[in-house]
Amino acid sequence: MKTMFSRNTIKKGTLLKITFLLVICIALYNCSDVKQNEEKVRPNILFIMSDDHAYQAISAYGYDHIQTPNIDRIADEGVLFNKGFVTNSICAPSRAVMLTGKHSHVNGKVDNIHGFDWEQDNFAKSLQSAGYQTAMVGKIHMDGLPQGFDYSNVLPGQGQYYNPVFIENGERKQIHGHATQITTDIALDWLKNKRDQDKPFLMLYHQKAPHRPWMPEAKYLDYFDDKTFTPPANFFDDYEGRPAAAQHEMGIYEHLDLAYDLKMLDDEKEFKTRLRGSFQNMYNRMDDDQKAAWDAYYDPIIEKFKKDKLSGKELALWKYDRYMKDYLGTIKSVDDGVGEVLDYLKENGLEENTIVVYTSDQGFYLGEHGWFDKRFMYEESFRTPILMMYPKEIKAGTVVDEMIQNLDFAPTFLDYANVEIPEEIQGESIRELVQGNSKDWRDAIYYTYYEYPGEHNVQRHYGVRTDRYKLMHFYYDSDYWELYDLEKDPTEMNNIYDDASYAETKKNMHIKLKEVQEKYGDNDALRTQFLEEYLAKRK
Ligand code: SGN
Ligand code: CA
Repeated sequence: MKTMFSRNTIKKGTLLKITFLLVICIALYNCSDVKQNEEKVRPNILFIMSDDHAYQAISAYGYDHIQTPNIDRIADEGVLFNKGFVTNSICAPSRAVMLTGKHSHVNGKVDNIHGFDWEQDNFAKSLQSAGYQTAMVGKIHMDGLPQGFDYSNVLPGQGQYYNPVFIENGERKQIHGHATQITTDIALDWLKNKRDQDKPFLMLYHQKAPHRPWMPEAKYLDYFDDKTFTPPANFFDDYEGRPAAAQHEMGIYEHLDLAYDLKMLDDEKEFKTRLRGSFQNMYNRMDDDQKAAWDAYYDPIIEKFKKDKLSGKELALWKYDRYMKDYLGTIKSVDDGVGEVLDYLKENGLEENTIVVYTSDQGFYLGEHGWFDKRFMYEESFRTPILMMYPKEIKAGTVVDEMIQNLDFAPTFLDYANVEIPEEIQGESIRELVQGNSKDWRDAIYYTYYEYPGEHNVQRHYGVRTDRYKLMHFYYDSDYWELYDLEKDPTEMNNIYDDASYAETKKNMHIKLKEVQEKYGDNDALRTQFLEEYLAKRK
């Protein structure tokens, strides 16, 4: 028995060792398996953005100016944000906010004039070091080689619509065709042929369209010809009680240029406008076929316009209609591109595991207050379209009414990718919000705008918005406040800052403003510094 026992003991000891080793082996094997699986399940991120795309020009938002079936698919299969906002309604600053997750006064790119410091952290860099493959395609509107991207193929500055130059990993090339389709082709080429299929990817697919001067692809020049666009009710705004709005230089009637914006490119004598030369240069880029298609469409319109000799209200309405036709024509191609890319994901089994976001660098006026362009903290340019899908986590047809900002993209992407969100990031992940958890979500958002004196003459201002109210302060060569009750006055026609019945609201909104400025670390000294730098750069 003793012997048996000891033999058994030895056996047991060996067995234990073997079992132990086996467990370790299995654990190690599983670990690498888990790691591989994790690698596979980490979501891809396709971040689609266009430039100056008003939510009023997306059918998912309930407007009927244009049907955008492909962009709408993202909301149908995912989530639509009814209250998506920017923090600073202008192009490059907005891009800097998205990349860094920090307000303009923190990331330093406060206007289109200041430079962007690529050395600072951005979410693409974080994803890249976490093993993502990263690509940036299309409009970036910032100098210097984009950092955080394994591949970049971008337009210089604003870029051109026809036969544009692209910079591929630092090398300039002119490409024949229309910028919107070319950008889509480059994005698809990277997805199909250039990326490493074993790694999760991040792609920024950023269109130049529908930026000014709105030049559609030939096939969409006449797309809206059977429609006449009627402007919104406040198109003939008199700006009473709103001096900054009154001094704008972005009126459809007063400031759209007949040649540059509205394509009345006749012999020099007839339409010798201020911006005629700039448009002539863009026209001259076209090849003979492109010019022929362009002229076949516009020549009869020019002839009729000359004959009709419109003025006053009639001219204003004609300009609005032409503006809308061209602006929306460029969006048709953007929507087509979204469709092509979504189809690629679907056909290649990538749909389930890819987060797709569609947004714009800011909103845009489609005639509200008589305007085109953006910059103001009024709703149409403060708001921006945001649609997102991720079938794995987001229920189809979700609608979110909480206020989110472009500040939130960086932390959201990092959150989904399971990458730590750096302390200094000022935005918040919307991952839980999208799933219905709005507990502790913010009740106020902060806005700043700096590009003044400058094009379109929109004064420097900042402000705070809650669900119902908005308080704004215009400063520098003016000093006054505006307050709006968005529930009673959604189109912001009635500045109630001096209305005694809103005294309490005014007091509370001032407190809110102080709170958000403290939270995000903004103050007068920073504003003065950015102003002085701006004035010095403009000299
Ligand atoms: C250009 C446009 C402006 C526009 C800015 C900024 N003028 O300067 O109308 O506001 O870009 O737009 S143009 O005569 O050159 O067309 S942004 O979206 O890039 O910030
Ligand atoms: Ca823009």
